[in-house]
Amino acid sequence: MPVNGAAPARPPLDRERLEALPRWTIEIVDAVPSTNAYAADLARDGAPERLVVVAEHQTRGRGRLDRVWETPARSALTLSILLRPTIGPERWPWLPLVTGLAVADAIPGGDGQVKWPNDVLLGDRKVAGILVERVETPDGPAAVVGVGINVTMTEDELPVPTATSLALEGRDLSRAELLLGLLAAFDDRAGAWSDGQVADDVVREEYAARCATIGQQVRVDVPSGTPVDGRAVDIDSGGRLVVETGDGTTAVGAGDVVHVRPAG
Ligand code: BT5
Repeated sequence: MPVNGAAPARPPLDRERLEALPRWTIEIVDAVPSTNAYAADLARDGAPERLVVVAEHQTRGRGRLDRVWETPARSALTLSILLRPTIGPERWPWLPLVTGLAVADAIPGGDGQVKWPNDVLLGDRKVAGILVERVETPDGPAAVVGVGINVTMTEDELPVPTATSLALEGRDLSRAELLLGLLAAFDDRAGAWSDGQVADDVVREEYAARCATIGQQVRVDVPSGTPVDGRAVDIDSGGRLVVETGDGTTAVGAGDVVHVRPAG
């Protein structure tokens, strides 16, 4: 990390190296409000799958439920992968979970953990967020897989105290190296899963094993109303979080999880 408050070095992405990558089309943009929104527009205009949009500066990044994803210019990897999945609708909920595993794989150190449903943590702080959106296009449904990874953000730049960055956790690598590792991990994970070589249940087991949420006392804010309080115990066969409450067991398909404290 820089000393005396000096700004960290933030070179541009290594365009030549990234654009030479076989089997992916990488489009680097200087500034865009949201790579997901931009990739969705390209999808509606007929862009093929395996297009990756990467922004040097995402100026109005999106989280779930209209929340904002904030990253200063060149301090983060902000990207969207365009896919045109042929999987059935019942398998779509796995896509953010498969992506979370790929992001955890790509983080050096091997200690990245997933937090259900769309965060990646180092320790108990969020280093990456995932936003998968389904876009209807004239050529059928497309998936825009958005990933934001905090790379060189300093403590002062973190938008919330629960965030962290790779640099703050002592992981030094360029955004291009991180992106290459992420795309390789994504190909490994998502390729085998989407063509059926890896069953949902295998993803379920791998996700549960890597999931910081399991075993925690949680509060889940669900879109439809009353929060679910209890102990997170598993991921079910539909990718939902299974929570043991005082009234039995309930499976939650969407929501925001607060890890209250480790279950004793
Ligand atoms: C997410 O939403 O975590 C999904 C974030 C996805 C961002 C990527 S970047 C590329 C692509 N294009 C986009 O427009 N988006 C995707 P959610 O679970 O709703 O979390 C949002 C919350 O995380 C915010 O309300 C803040 O509390 C917090 N947050 C915002 N910026 C953050 C950051 N850089 N690091 C960690 N936490 C952050």
